[in-house]
Amino acid sequence: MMTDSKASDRMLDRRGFVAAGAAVATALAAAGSLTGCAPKGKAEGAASGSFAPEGTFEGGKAMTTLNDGEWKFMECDKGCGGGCVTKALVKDGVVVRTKTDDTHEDSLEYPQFRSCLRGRCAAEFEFGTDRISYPLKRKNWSPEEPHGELRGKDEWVRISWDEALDTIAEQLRKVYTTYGPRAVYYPWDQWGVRSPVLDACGGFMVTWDTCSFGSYLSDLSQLGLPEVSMGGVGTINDRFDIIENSNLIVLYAQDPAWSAIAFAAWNLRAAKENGAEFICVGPFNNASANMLDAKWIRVLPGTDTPFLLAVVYEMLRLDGEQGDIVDWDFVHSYCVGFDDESMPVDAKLDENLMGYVRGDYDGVPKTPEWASPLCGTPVEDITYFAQAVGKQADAVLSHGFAAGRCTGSEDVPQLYLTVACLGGHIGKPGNAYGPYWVDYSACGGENLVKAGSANAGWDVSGCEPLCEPEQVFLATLPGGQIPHVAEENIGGLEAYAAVLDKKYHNVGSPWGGNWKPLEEKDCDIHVIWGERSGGLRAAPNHLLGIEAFRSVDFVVMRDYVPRPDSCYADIILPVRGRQQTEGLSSKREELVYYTEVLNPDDESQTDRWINEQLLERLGYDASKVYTVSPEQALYNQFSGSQLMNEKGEYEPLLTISQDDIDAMGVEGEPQEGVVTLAEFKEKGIYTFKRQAGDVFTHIGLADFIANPKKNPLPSASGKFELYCQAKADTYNMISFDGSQFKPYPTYHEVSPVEGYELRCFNPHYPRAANSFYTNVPTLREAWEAPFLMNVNDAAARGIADGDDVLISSPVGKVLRQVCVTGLIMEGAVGLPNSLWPKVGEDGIDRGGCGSTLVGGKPSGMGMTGQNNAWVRVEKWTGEALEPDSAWQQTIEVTA
Ligand SMILES: Nc1nc2c(c(=O)[nH]1)N[C@H]1C(S)=C(S)[C@@H](COP(=O)(O)OP(=O)(O)OC[C@H]3O[C@@H](n4cnc5c(=O)[nH]c(N)nc54)[C@H](O)[C@@H]3O)O[C@H]1N2
Ligand SMILES: Nc1nc2c(c(=O)[nH]1)N[C@H]1C(S)=C(S)[C@@H](COP(=O)(O)OP(=O)(O)OC[C@H]3O[C@@H](n4cnc5c(=O)[nH]c(N)nc54)[C@H](O)[C@@H]3O)O[C@H]1N2
Ligand SMILES: [Mo]
Repeated sequence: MMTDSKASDRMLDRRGFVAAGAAVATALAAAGSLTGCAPKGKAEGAASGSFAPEGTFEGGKAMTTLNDGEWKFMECDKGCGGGCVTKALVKDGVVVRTKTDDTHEDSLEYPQFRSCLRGRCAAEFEFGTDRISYPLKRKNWSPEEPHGELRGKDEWVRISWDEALDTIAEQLRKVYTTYGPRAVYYPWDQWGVRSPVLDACGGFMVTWDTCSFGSYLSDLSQLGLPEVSMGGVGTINDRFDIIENSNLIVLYAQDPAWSAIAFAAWNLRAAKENGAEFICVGPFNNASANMLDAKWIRVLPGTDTPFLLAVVYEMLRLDGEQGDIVDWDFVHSYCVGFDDESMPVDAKLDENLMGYVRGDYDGVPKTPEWASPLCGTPVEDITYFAQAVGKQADAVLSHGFAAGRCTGSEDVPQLYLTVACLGGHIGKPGNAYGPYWVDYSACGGENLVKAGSANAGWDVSGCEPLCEPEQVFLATLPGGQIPHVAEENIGGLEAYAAVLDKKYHNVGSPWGGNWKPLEEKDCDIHVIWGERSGGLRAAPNHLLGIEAFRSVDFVVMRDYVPRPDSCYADIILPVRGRQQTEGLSSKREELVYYTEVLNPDDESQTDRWINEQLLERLGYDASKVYTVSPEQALYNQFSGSQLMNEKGEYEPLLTISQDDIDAMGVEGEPQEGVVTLAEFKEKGIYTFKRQAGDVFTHIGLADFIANPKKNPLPSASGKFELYCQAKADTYNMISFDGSQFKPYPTYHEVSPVEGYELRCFNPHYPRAANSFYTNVPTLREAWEAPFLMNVNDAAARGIADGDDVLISSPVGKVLRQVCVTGLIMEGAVGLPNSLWPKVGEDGIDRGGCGSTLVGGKPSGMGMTGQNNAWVRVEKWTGEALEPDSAWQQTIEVTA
């Protein structure tokens, strides 16, 4: 998705964006000025001269030498899903200006893919004063006396690559031969990065977590939906269809104006200008809702199940009273299990959702009056919503995943799907159900242009393991096949308890749809391994995480800037960053090319080089593990890039000559495409030209709607399963606390924890994209990241706007400045996602990390409740909180 700086900016004419952020210039980190684990006073950056606006502007006027230097393409596909264009003017090893996509005039049909303020700070992020430039060792660590208690507090010394690599190889050899693969842990390998080094040695333990998708990571194909790794692109409609044909767009639990910014917002505004109405559902009357003048339906975090059950009840009531709300044809032709006449053949219970909402089984009708005290939604708003999404509307029921990132949200995906089915809002123009704006910027359907695969995996099948390997942990199966995730994993909520308690519950790898019955297992973790890991920020139970890191023998990390995890390491390896690689990334309508922007005079090395060095030191032949050269991998991306033609078939995008192939020094055949490699590299982007009503106007699941027999859905019945036996059987197989789920969605009480009366959610905030960008001085100044609280809740606690407040949950305490507002509903509070922790001796986190408050033991199917942590808030009377712009996470090297 596209991004720019802040909500109000999106109200500007898009042309206004080009000028914004143009004069960011970043100097390289001075050699020896390293970074790290101590929060350092006054962030160096904008004010300190690491940006060099001198040389960019003279006497307030832009210099005429704008092109004196070389424009380079920056990589910015970081966490937010944007993949926007950012270009850097590099002169004498310094980025003196940045700009964004200006390759052609901007229009809805042929848009510029513009980067946000974060993208404009990409050079500052990677090459700022906090850059890690040399291999580092924690001063008081030694194999004999690790002094784990000093992790995060100790001093750092610079060491040579040889010393660093020899030490790591020796530690790995020792731990694998003594304890085996259960002793080595990569606690937050959420994205399946994996490690060829650890796989060669015999495998290692990793984590699964409900993380981003929350309950939507369950096997949605059981309900009939495409699997979540597809992100649902197949279920949603193309942006032009929505703009042209929808009259209602529901933004359910999402805020694209903050989390997907420019391109998504622009498409939404076009729909608005074309007459669509908007409804925003959630605890926050957020930037998107305001931009689109949406009707705000307030729902407390983590209470969507009672809200939606009452919506179903109301749809039935209104349909009975006035008709034309429920599309019964849809319900009976395309769904199973809503009512008695549509039960699936595999149903074990003589019950269904219609009976449940009427109260047939428990005597409790799920009326708005029943739901309102549970979800905080006014009764009349539930009725309003039920009426609005009835069958008369051409409605898009889009959703983010925020409502799924809650404990007790297991049934939200099935229930929201039910509402879409009752209204018949699937598979026709102007109607769609699915995850929308955040990752796809309203672009449903397959990529119209896409990058080729690098085809550069690794194969450790020829490596003799150092111990008896445990196949369940191996990413690389014999024959070199790499499955998405290992068979055995530690759940996110147990990620750190497992290290300390030496046991965990294996439930397989639900992320990959591979569920196993809950089973208690032993582990004995001695080594923690991480590569650019966001774990200690992103994983729940942060304070327990620090204890876990301090308890093991050896922690090794690699990174180019300090992150919460690297601060607790014993050895940090400097890795080359993403602005130092050449490659491609694609979204549905754009293919972006990026290059090495700067090459600082430091000791950073590529991940691959580090892995090769370690493999060789462990006695393996690295050339047999990595079989494709980096040049060949890049060429494969170019030559495999494709474009969709009007028949829906892919064709080669790039024209590549024998000279191009020779210049790259790779193997390949010349090919014909629609643009030459040289032209593509010069522009840095290929943008697919669209037109309203063109043949690429995808309507999600239209094939199924046209012919459900011929094009069945992936569920057992081939239809949407509003009663889904497979869902119940799967959920009940792994229930952590014995709670049981029905095949149809039901209410599961999420009891408050005594003394903690507010529900805290974590809005994804413009300063950062997950773990990226949080530490950048310019962004720290631009986005203060206050804690959001309702006016009445604040008044009741004697709290005023701008006060420092102490936020406590059962697992941690955070100090933050408060923004008191009417935009947050009573009972809910918002702590921006992505802030990095800064835990003092008093155990209070002054960095404001959400994961300091989120945690506890797993319940249900192990949902991490990032959006419904129970907290209490009080006015802080101690020493005033230092603003984030006054400090930065750094690593001070003492020798
Ligand atoms: N409290 C709280 N916690 C949350 C959330 C919340 O709202 N509140 N949100 C959750 C959500 S939605 C998400 S998606 C997660 C995100 O979880 P994070 O772990 O924060 O994810 P990212 O920032 O995407 O990336 C993690 C790390 O991967 C590194 N990385 C990127 N590419 C590569 C690569 O090619 N190789 C290697 N080795 N490393 C690489 C990056 O440098 C980064 O440090 O956080 C979740 N955690
Ligand atoms: N700037 C920026 N952009 C990002 C990211 C980032 O860190 N920063 N992260 C990226 C990632 S990985 C993701 S997953 C997306 C997330 O981005 P979004 O999908 O937009 O999700 P959130 O920001 O978590 O929450 C959006 C809205 O959901 C509502 N909400 C919160 N909890 C609940 C709930 O329990 N029920 C209901 N009904 N509503 C709720 C709140 O009103 C909030 O405004 O953003 C991506 N884009
Ligand atoms: Mo996410």
